[in-house]
Amino acid sequence: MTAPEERSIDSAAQQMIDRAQQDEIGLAWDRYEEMQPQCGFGQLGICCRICHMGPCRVDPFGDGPQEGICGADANTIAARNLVRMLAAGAAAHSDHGRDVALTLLEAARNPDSGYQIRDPQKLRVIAEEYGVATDGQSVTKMAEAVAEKTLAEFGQQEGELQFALRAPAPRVKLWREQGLMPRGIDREVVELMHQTTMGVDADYRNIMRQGMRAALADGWGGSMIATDLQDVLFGSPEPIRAKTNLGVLKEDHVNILVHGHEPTLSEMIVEATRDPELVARAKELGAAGIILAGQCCTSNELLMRKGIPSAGTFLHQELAIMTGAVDAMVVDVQCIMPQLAHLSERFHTKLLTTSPKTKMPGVEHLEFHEDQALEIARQIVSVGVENFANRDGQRVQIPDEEMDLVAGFTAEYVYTLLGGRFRPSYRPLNDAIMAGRLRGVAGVVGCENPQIPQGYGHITMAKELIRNDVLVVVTGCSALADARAGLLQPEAALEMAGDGLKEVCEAIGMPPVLHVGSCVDNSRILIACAEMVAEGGLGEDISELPVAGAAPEWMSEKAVAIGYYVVASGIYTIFGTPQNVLGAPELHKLVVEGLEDIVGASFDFEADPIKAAHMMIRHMDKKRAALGLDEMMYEQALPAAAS
Ligand code: NFS
Ligand code: SF4
Repeated sequence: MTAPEERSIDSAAQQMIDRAQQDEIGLAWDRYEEMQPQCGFGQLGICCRICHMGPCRVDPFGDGPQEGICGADANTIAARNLVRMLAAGAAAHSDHGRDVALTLLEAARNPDSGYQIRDPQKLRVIAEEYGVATDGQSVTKMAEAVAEKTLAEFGQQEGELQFALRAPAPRVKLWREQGLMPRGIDREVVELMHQTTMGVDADYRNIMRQGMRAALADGWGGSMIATDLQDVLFGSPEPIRAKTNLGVLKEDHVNILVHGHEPTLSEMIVEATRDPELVARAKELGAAGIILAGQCCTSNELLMRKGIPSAGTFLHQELAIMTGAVDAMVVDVQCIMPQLAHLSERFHTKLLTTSPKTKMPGVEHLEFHEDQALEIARQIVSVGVENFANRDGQRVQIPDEEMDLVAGFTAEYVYTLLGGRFRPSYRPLNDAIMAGRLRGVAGVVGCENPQIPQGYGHITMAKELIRNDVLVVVTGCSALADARAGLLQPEAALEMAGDGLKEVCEAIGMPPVLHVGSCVDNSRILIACAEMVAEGGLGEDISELPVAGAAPEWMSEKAVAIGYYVVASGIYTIFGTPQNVLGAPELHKLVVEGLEDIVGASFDFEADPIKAAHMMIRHMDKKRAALGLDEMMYEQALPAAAS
């Protein structure tokens, strides 16, 4: 069994891992160890279960079968497997986007829904993009029309997705020429499933092409719709102070955790925890009040809009229950470990599922419906409050650790931050890059994975990048990992930044690591890149910008979808652990090299976060040189930090 310090670099997490080891409770890390050795065929991507003649596998050493029973070779098999991951990831983000659009429709049509339009200005901008009449229109009429227009794009059969036209013109042209322009969101995912079923496409390049089209339908479609309509409904985030880590749970309070991805329910739970009757009941039971905290991307949503504290990331979900202080854990969709059902039984924690898409045997299901949102939220909070009475004080052990952070920098906010309210513009950012004070911008995003000590990849990489004058934007679990390490505290982080970056950040009043949201909010990074191109001086397309992306600790299918829409948008991206392509030499070569010729960017795989950071820096320097900027030569970079 590996020591807690090898499992997470966060000391609060280590305390809970230690507790689990003493109590002989298995966590994800233990199950990972029990799983060793993991199946090599699966890891290399060359196991096929697509039809019932199989399962088939290709022998990576060359002396066994080199093709499946149907004759599919390693490249075909691995490409199909990979893009089917991508399809599921794109479906998850996009179905989330659909639910937000349906909520907007509910808000527009049902005055009693409890939902409001919190950002009518953003609604108007989107309405204009979609050609919806805005003059003299009421907010609810506009909202209804925008909801209908966006919903129609899921089932759209022909044409192009409106938001994809937000990309720079040369990028749109390239997508059209390469057959990558997404038509309808559902259509691209369905077509990808069709194309990869038994006996259809045997050309790995063509499979990857449709994979990228489906990914773009996610990034510039489903995810972007989720982000933008959430801003319309719940308000566009602005920088806000909050706290994170397990110490946000309080021994003397009712603790309710919301875990998952969609803010439609959790926003209502925020309201319900403030309900005077429920607060009074909590006090009657001896609690000082009700604490609501988030986990995973639901946490990012609530953090950046409401300052609701975050109890952590993906690998913190079991650890939170290990505190013995969680009275209710409410989950919606995505990244929810089925093991929670068993773990919660060993404590008093009441686990509640709420989505018709996410149920667990033996777990109470309190189904959420948009039209009775607030009432259901109250019932959920009430379950947590009543369960406080069942808490065993002897078993409560909350690590005394909290960290301050600032979250909530959207593409629009950075716009006003840079230029001021009266002359919003990306000019200062572009100027800083052109002058070399800022070397470039990196997006560090994605999950956690027990294959890597929790937080090590994200935090080490972010520190190395800012030390080398790279502005870092973060989302998802990466953002929350950095937050735990204090990297989202503007003052502390500035101390770690290189002189150029420090100067720029101080002049603008912005931290060197910007929390830009949840995983669907990676769409905000696409928009920021499009804005940088539009501002001028850094080339005509996203692929010319000195920017790079990374997912150092990825695990989810959603990360594959994100990776491919980012690369297909022209941004070089590094994955910490390899995609499952190593058993398919030609596909592997396409992924790490050949995509460059098609979309102007490709992937790399690198497990060492410091090496990976320097690969990103080298890439930025190459782009700077191509732009004719007074390039900072890679040789002048600081030597890699001892880690
Ligand atoms: Ni993103 Fe968010 Fe975290 Fe990974 Fe899961 S919570 S949507 S998938 S694990 S970053
Ligand atoms: Fe085997 Fe081909 Fe069927 Fe895959 S599709 S399981 S390789 S026969």
